[in-house]
Formats: sequence, C-alpha cells, structure tokens
Amino acid sequence: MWHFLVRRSCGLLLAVWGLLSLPASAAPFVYVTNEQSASVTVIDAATNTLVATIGVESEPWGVAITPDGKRVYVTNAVSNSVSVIDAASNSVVATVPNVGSTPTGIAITPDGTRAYVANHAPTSFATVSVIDTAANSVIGSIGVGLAPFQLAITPDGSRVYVTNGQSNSVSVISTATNTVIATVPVGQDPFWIAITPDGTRAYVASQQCHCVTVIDTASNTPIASIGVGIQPLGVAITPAGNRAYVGLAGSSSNPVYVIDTSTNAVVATIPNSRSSFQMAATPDGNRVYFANPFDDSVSVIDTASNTVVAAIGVGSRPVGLAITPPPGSGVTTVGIDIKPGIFPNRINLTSGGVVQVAIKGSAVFDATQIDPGTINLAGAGVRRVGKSGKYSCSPRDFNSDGFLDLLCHVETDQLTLPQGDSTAVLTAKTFGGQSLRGEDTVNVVR
Ligand SMILES: [Ca+2]
Ligand SMILES: [Ca+2]
Repeated sequence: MWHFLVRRSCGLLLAVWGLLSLPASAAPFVYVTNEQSASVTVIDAATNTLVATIGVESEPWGVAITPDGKRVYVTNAVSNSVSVIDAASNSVVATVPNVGSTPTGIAITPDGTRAYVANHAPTSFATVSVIDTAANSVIGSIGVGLAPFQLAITPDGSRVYVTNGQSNSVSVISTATNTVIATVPVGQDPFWIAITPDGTRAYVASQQCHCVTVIDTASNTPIASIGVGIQPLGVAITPAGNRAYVGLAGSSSNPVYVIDTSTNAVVATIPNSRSSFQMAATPDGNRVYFANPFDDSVSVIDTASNTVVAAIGVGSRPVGLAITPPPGSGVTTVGIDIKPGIFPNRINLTSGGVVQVAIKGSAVFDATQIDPGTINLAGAGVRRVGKSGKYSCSPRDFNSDGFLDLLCHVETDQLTLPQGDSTAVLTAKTFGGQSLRGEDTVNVVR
C-alpha cells in the first residue's frame, strides 16, 4: 500500500516543534488515522490536545464523519474492512468486513445514509464499494479506473467523484443508479480530491504532474491545471469555498500552496518542512489540519496569516484525517404526506399529472423556509407554472395543528419509483441551507 502512494523517498527535515496554544473555538474534533499503529487519534481542535486513541484494524487510511457528527468511518487497507466509531464514546461500535481490496478513501453522503469506499487495488478488481450506514453492510460495488484512491461527494449528494491513481482520471458516479456516468482525464497519479461547497468545482491533486486539475462538475471536463510543487497529495477547500490548500509529499521543503478558487491562481505559499497527506479545514474556516506520516504529527495552519502555527504528535504514520462538522449540520428529518390527508398514497405514473405533497411544519421547524427549487421527491421536482415559472407551492396548515405546512405539486412523470408498494424519499433545503429529508409510503401503478 505504502509503495503505491509515495514513489520517491522523502528527505525529512526533523525540527523541534513547539506546541502553540490556539484560542478556543467551537471545539471540533480531528480524527487522524495512524497507518502503522492501527489506531485513530482524536484531537480537540480548540486546544490541540489529544483526547483519545482508538484501536482499529490493520493499516487504517481513510476517515469520514457522518454529517450529524455521531459516527466516524475508517477504512483499514490491509484488513479490507471499515471500522465504525461512535464519536460520543470514541469506541468502535461496528466493523464492516470484506469491503473490497485495499480500501483507502471514504466519503459519506450528505444525508448520512451511504458511505462510498475506494478500493485501491491496482488491478481490474479496483472498485468503489457502497455501504448502507444503517445496517453497516456493503450493498453494492461499482467498477472504476485503476487504483482508485479517494472520493468526494457533491453537496447535493447526487455524484461521487473518485480519483483513479493509475488511470490518470476521475470517475463520476451517480448515487441514484450507482453507475459511472463520466470519466474525466486529470494529471498523472491523482490522489486526494475536494469539491467546493457550492458543488461546481472539484480540485484534484496529481502526484506526478505536480499539478492540481480543476474539474467543472456541470460538464465534467477539466477547466484548469494549476502548477504546484513536487508531489501534491492533500487538498482542502475552505467552508467559504474561496481557497484551496494543497500540500506536498515530495521533499524536505514542502510549502503548502494556497489557491484562489475564483481565479485558480496561487495566491500564497506557506513555508513548511513536513509532508502533507490528507488535509481538512475546520467548520469555521480558521484552521487547516494536515497529516505528516514521516514524522508522526499533524500540523495546523492558521488561514488568516497562512502560517503553520502548531504541530501535534499522534500515532505512527498518520495519513488520513477528518474534522467533525458543526453541531446541527446534519440532515433534519421532516414529516411529509404524499396526497395530503389521503391514504394509501396511490400514484399512477402514466397519468401525466401532478402529485401533491405536504411538508409539515412544527414547533421546531418553519416549513415556509423551504426553498421550493430544491425539493426533490423520488427524482421529481416541483411543477413550475405561469409566465414567471413560479414554483407550484403554497403554505397552508393542511392538518390543522396550528403550524403552517408547505404544499407543493411535483411532476408525476418525473418520479422514479418501482411498481407496487415502496417508500418515496423527499429531499430539500431551507433558504438558509439546512438539508431536509422526509419519506412516505406509496403504491405505484402504471
Ligand atoms: Ca397521504
Ligand atoms: Ca400543519
């Protein structure tokens, strides 16, 4: 595993590094995979102190945290398994066996229901595995390019982007069908990848072209190649989306490159002696953390001054890291009623009409804050009416509980539902960006 990744020796500059104190912030936690010590180190980002070390299986690499911050998923590259850590107790609560061959990168969908895992085997068996996070079992496998390494999921949850280390490409998977819908050529030896918060761009660090390829996710084409230093590996994009941080593995001097995502120009280089594998930004965007496998530490960049302000000793060969999301950033479950007030919810897909759905307001949820343009019911959007294309939604307390509900019409012929009884899932966002999810049963006839 190690040999695939770092093809050049790294002249390691050892330095005595003081642990600087940082001002207290919103206390996110940083989860770091230690490849050689088969463990995960947990850092309190408010104090940059270690709060837990959790034993996992052999050669942990990738790490991803559910959007609600409750579970941490870790790939074990030699054990071919995924460990599931409970973030409240920092203990392993489940292990998913037989995930694939050499699982490395992992990403979790914004609704928290699926984890996608890149299996790095540099053979024709290279795949992406799909894990159902409720059952913690593998429910699918998708063939991609050679030596897939890391993946990133678009904020709307519709696409998974996977770097193929030995095919010099990125596969784009549709999460609706779990099939590859596009393959994008990128620089040689692509490793880490990050997607902007608005979902429009993917940044891919390619080790052997010493470049970062920028992909336009609407057209799935490369639109820029940004030259950086030797062997870029880690990439992090700030929560505001305005900066990409790119770290190097290659030599004793490993400046971190800061890219302005509006111009794709390098706007700063941060002096740094350590290698940087996976990188991640804190939810407030004030810090970027990166893993240094060659001296068993994690470094911290202050993004205001673009300087390395701390280094924290962790386990042996730290490679991956992830930071817990801000509290309340997970998907909010809402009540919905397809065919409001009627049951069962029989839908004739060939009717050519509309289906009404109510999203219920409550004491803690204001249904009038839902953005109608983001509503998706089993693949169908809200009908648009009139010259202005206004969304066919109106607030009304349909169930007379004292809270306004949002009643909308969706296009029946856009529904992707199987015949017979099933569950239809609705996703939406509020104008403030909060993700919503609700479901109701349906009986579909044709
Ligand atoms: Ca109903
Ligand atoms: Ca109501």
